[in-house]
Amino acid sequence: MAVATNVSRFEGVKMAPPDPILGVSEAFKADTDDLKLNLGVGAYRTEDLRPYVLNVVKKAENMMLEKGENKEYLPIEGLAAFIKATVELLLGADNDVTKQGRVATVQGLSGTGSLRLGAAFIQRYFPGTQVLISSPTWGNHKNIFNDAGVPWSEYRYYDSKTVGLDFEGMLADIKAAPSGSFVLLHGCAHNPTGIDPTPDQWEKIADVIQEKNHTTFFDVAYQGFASGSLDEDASSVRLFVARGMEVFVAQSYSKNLGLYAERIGAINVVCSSSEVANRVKSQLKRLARPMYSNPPVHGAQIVANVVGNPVLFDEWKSEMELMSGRIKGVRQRLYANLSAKDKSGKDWSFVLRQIGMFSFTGLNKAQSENMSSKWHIYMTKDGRISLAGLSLSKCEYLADAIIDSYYNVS
Ligand code: KET
Repeated sequence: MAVATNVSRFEGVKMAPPDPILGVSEAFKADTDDLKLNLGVGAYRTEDLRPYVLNVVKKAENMMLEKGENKEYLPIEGLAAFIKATVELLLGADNDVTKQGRVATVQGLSGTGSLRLGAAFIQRYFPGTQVLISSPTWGNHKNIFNDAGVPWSEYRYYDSKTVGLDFEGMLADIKAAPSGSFVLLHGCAHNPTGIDPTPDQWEKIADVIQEKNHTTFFDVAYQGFASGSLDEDASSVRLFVARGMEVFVAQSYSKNLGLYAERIGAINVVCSSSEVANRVKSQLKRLARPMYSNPPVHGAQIVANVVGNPVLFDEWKSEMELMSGRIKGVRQRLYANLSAKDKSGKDWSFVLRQIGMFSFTGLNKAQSENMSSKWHIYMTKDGRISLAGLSLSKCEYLADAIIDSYYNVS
């Protein structure tokens, strides 16, 4: 029997909700008011709120053009020069684990794709084993593990009373989890809270993870954006690795090299021997092949050229400092404006203590909605604002909007 053409096969497909982060950019685009401000997505803007292509990226691209790079398929694991560069950036140039061949690295589709590949590996080799995720966390973590079929639960992280780390709660929850769980940690510049453990607290977190035979999965999406120093921001990962722990690390070059759309990153698995690392790598490749076959080349060549060239590498560090410095500047200004305008004596200094691209304002859903409906300021509904999308000249307007939303919306 012929099927009627006016009946869709997809009648049962429901409308998906907008993405909590990328959906904010769509709402921003649809707003026609001149005052509008997009503090939703974590993407760096210049002081005049334009996207920024790093000078080192332009230089690397010129070098690539001059060399006449081809567009052949990459191997499944990605570009060799990129893999060498990315591990060096993460673990340091002269680290023992790389020399011993103990790191399985596969180029990924930026941080998200690398997390997804790691999650697929966990699902395949440790089915049913849960991953512990911080509460709160980046909006996409739960989706990634859900879609990979990896169960997750949450550990306490943020204490709204102190606007700081709930360190005792965090340790207690990691301790209480079944032995051999996976623990997702933000390597630096925790998203969305902007609150990182201190070096001493990192040691204690490592102690508990070792005691419980858990395995750490680091998400490193902001290397260089927390402190301005690439090395300092990798210190959590390096500390765990120096203790001889096996770890997963997903890396992203979206933020620190501004390569958002190039989708360049990596999944690294630090293993106890080179023999294990070889096997792990072979399985990561086996997972990648039917998903997307092999990764894109352009971003990989940029990273390889920047990290592999001492002159460009130094220049990149200066540009990183410039970007993170600009964010620190708007932090200061926003704090000053909030403190000057708020006559209630509320302490806004948490804005200064938070690090990285974001500030977690403490605004609730209704208050965050007021920010966009009344003030045309777009932000995620968890109260996060991206300071990377803020300029000095807009700080005062933002402070007015925050104070209005905080005091006049319940
Ligand atoms: N980890 C974290 C913690 C993170 O904040 C992001 C992106 C990613 C990974 C992945 O980024 P990628 O471009 O796949 O390397 N966060 C910003 C953008 C987004 O949500 O996709 C954000 O939080 O605004």
